[in-house]
Amino acid sequence: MKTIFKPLFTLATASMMLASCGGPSADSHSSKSASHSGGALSGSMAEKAFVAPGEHDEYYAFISGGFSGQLAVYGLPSGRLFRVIPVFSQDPEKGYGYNEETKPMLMTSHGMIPWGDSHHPDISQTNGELDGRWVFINENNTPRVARISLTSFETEEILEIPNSAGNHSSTFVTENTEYIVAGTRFSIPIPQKDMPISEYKGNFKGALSFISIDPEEGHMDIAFQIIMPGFNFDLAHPGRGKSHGWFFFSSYNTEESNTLMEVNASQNDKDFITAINWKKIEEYIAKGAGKKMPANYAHNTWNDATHTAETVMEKEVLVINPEEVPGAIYFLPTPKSPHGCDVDPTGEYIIGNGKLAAAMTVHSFSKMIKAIDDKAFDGDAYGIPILNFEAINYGTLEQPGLGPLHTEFDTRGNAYTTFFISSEVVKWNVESLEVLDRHPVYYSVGHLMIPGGNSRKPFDKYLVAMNKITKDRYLPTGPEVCQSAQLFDISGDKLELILDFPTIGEPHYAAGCPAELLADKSQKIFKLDENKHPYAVHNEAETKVVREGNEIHISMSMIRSHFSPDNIEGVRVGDKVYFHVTNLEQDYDVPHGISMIGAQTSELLIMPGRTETFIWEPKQVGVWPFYCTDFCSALHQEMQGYVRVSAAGSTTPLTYTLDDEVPGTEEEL
Ligand code: K7E
Ligand code: CUA
Repeated sequence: MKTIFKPLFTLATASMMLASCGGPSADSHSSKSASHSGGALSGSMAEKAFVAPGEHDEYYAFISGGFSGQLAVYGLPSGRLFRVIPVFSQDPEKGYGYNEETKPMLMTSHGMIPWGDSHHPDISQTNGELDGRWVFINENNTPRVARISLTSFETEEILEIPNSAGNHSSTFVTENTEYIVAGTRFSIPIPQKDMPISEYKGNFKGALSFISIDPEEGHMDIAFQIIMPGFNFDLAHPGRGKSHGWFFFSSYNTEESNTLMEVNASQNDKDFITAINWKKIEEYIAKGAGKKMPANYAHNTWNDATHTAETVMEKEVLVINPEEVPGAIYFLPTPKSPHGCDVDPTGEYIIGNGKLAAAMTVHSFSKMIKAIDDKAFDGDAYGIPILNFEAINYGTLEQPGLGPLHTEFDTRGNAYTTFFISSEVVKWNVESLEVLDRHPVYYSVGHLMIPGGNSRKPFDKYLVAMNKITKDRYLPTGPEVCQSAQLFDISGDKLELILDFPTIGEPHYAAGCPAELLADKSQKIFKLDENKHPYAVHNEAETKVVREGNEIHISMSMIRSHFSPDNIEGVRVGDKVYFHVTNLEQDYDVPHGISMIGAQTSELLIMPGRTETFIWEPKQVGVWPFYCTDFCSALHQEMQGYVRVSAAGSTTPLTYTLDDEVPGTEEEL
């Protein structure tokens, strides 16, 4: 019997050794920020955001990466970054979009797209409250939506949206996660065709897509698309409580201009919030409304059993013209080029954040229903009734600030609105329409987030403002300055700024939830005996190397602290070598990595129980090493192997060994 050396040290030992190298600890961070601002006040601020070493945060925050295409996970109140979840962009840190298993996740009708622009995450809900099953996020540039598991913190599904361009008013879940939506920012010819841009008006259309979510598995499908007039649909929020069953979309460019938009799309005093009664549309569809239109869009799904994603090209989509669904779609006139369109926790108030308006507009859902019953219309646009402004308007908040963008709510009847131009967050009471407090932000704030903000039950202890410009807030790092989040304590009457922390990419929206919703169910390993990857190995005896013409398939395993096999000979220049690598570990927090010199891809970082594949096409003869990229044990540096590459046509036999034996021919440990 052969003995395979077992490491004496474990990961814990190794990481202790590394920690002593002396990075900044949480202690030194907090004392530094306190001494920077000085005084007792900053001391108490620091205390509020301070999470002692080894302690856990109270909340998770999922902050979109904007032009990074990803979703970052932070803790609140510490602002500590835990993880970047790759969604729409390749991530060489984790091998996402580089390994053969996840490449299909980035497939679209335009081919494989390695990057995306992610904006609005939203957590799934049951009965109007966060249920912590999934977080959804949209992609703007190549219209897509994604579903991410809040158990594995991995992207499980990406669905492309046809007939859309600039998928911005997305994702935003309904009360029971019946739907997420995808409203197009750019109107386009539907179907696409070659036509003069000057003929935009009346000919370009804007699609609002409703994506159904399977209540058990979460699978996404486009239930229907409403083909709307050629406006720019900007943001959206669902109704809730009494307004459950409705969805509200803000729009600008009701002028339908197509050039110098900053002027030409800012002419009308009022644009529209579109109110859509999706329950009524479901009834129409049940009676046969809508027609199937040919389309071509990618539907990418992760398979938990095979640890592999698959792309299906969908070929049709159900489209609905507004005239087919009378009584289901209305326009709410709203000053002026509204950006955010936000619904309060009761579902009664619909807030229009008119970017160019002097006032915040608060519409009343009850008044809207009455106006519909009373037919209080001011004409129509393309056959869609325009409700009378006075008949639906609850009131306006005059001169609250400059350039309102987004509003979130607490449970005490208050709204918090960001003002981009005047760089502030303003707290106001929705019913009394009074400003209660305001606080500067540094600088030019976009979205803000209160955990559970898009639900009936916000957790109104913290508010995160996400700022576009940071300038002097941090040490300079060349021309590119990070974007920044600022954390406020909103539990008292006044907004209290307690922490600045830098963010990844450009955070647009974020979603947050209490830690206890997710922490206990977080996945720790993938069970090896449930791994159905076609090239998975479940022990070292199963590892092997097989030649099929010019292709070589290596079924390799990794465990502390060796690969099996670790020496391979008989590979030739011109071969295409597949490394299918399984991490045999079944302990929490023991990934291994693998990298191969000359491989034109990223390393792989493989979690316990998982199989991943990369391709290596050796161009030069020689003996080439591969190694583990993640410091997995005290003997991590010993975790390596060699591949001998002979000339094309060489007769060197294909062999593979571990400790000079063929794996599986000896009894395994
Ligand atoms: Cu205001 Cu994309 Cu939600 Cu950014 S959007 S700020
Ligand atoms: Cu395995 Cu380092």
